[in-house]
Amino acid sequence: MRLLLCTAGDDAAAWIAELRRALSSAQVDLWPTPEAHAADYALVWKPPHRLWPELKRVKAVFNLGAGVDALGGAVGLRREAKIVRLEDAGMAQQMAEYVCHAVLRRYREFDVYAEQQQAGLWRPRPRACKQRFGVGILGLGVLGRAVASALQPFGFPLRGWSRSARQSDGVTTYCGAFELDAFLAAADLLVCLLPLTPDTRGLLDRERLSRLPQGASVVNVSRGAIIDEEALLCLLDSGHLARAMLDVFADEPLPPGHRFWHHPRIALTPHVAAITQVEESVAQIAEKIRRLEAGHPVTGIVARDHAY
Ligand code: NDP
Ligand code: OXD
Repeated sequence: MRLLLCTAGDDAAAWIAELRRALSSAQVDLWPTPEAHAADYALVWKPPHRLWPELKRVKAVFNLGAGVDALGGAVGLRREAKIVRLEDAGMAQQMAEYVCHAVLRRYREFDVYAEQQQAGLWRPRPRACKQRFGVGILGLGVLGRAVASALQPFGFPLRGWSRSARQSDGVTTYCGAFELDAFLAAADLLVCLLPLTPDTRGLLDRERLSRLPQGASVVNVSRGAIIDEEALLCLLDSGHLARAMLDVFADEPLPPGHRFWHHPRIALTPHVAAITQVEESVAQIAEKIRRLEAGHPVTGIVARDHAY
């Protein structure tokens, strides 16, 4: 069996070592190589689009991340090839940690206390009412559901929005465009865990962000281009939104001089909410390759018409 690795990162050696350990009989090639046409399976992260037509006999392409937006629809990839994304693979717990931090930070007003510390102020604030701190999770997929479960013990009213109707214990669920406004109106803290697709690009525009309650906060941990960043800044400046915690940006790395860097009510991190874990990812991919070779179905297949 021949595997092809094409990664934009500087971590090719780690992936190759782990692949050789997990699938010892496989030959692993690193792209670019004239051997790309012979690959049975490709493992890719942010590949250049000229890769696709080279994969003449590939059976499946494994995306080395949960989000497949960087595949650009894989135009030119043979129709028979499956596209498979990572499902959790060590990311769900990291995402839960990040979002729980963001929610508690906002609910317990730790940013306000940090400002008060800078000003030398000893000023206790009253306990905020939990029932009036609704947390809305956009996207109830693998990561959205993990986040909801991790938040449950804290007792915030939890709501989730997805494309198809979903049931999730302890979460009031909404689905489709028709229910989005009602969902937003109840989200005192909005967590974005949607994939970036043609349907979700720019979804959180000025009008939709304005539907959040006065004083709401936004946490974006999926993809920057889902939010209209200028509208987010305007609504923070006008005071309609209180704070934002952002891990992802339309343009990454976030350009020097971007207003987000020094905005007093934005906390940001450099796309680290959930970092791909080589060992767990390879274990998941190796198991899926074994299943595919044995003619069994696998989960995590990207529906090309939905782009996620
Ligand atoms: P999933 O595919 O498991 O879940 C996606 C969810 O979004 C599903 O509930 C889906 O609905 C919903 N959804 C998709 N399109 C729409 C739409 N048009 N309208 C309403 N709901 C929609 O993805 P994951 O949970 O695994 O990952 C989510 C995203 O997180 C990734 O795509 C990636 O962009 C991001 N990510 C960010 C990381 C970081 O470090 N910042 C790390 C890892 C991932 P339905 O349930 O009906 O299918
Ligand atoms: C992913 C990511 O999609 O790291 O996995 O953003």
